[in-house]
Amino acid sequence: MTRLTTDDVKALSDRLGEFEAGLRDITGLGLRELAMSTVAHPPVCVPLYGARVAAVPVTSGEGVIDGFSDCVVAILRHFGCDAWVTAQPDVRGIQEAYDAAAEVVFLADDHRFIALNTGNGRCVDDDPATADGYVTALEAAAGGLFSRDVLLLGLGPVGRAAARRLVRRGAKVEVVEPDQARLQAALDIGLKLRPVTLAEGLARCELIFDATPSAGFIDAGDVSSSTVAAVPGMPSAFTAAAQDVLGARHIHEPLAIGVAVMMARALV
Ligand code: 2YG
Ligand code: MG
Repeated sequence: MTRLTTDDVKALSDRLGEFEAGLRDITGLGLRELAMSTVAHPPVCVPLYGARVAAVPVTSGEGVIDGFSDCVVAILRHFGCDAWVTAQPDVRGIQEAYDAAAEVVFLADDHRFIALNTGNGRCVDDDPATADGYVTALEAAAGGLFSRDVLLLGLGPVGRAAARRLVRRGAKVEVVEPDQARLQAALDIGLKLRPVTLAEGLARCELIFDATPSAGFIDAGDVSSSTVAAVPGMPSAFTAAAQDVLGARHIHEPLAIGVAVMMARALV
């Protein structure tokens, strides 16, 4: 799992509106609508506006990422939540959040990023939420995934969660995963995936889902005007030249879609 940098989160806090504009152009959905469409179909009214949400910095392991909790709060405020970063980190921060009647508490250590609903005790994990959000974005951008060829890169926690959702939506999933054990594990649980080489996958698939921590191995010559890439993987597999060709069809940012889906899911 990639550990975000201060630059990653600061860049997102600064260009959240720009990212959402591009997302809306390609999918017809803003962050709120995208999140809603992952929790229920047709969307139920989830009371995001005015919801009291606390982000608690966690100092364990490699410690606090400067700007991480601020970025989570920036995303939550972006769709109207009454969100704040607690003054204290760790357990004191969780206590502070409860004392201030937070409805939802966001916190992350080096291993997990979760949202806790203080009312019903629901705990939402970022990995499946991020997978859901990005598969939904790819589906909206492609006008449906049924019997479409989709190239899935990586079968880590987000990639595996995405594989299940892509198959469930009727996509024909081709997968590139160099780790044989991970590949076999996914096939053993009955996921209908077709292992391919990167070259074979790129030759056949216009729809690409990058859930890898590897950077810059897909270049401009590998993509076209009909390629759409959902890229929760940090950093992106696409070179700067490829990203220029794709423009907003390169759906990529470090936290916004994950946090939006986590929040909607925590409140449903
Ligand atoms: O509270 C803090 O500032 C730190 N304890 C946060 C540590 C987060 C580590 N995890 C990551 O950087 C990412 N895996 C978070 C999820 C990003 C993908 N959607
Ligand atoms: Mg990547």
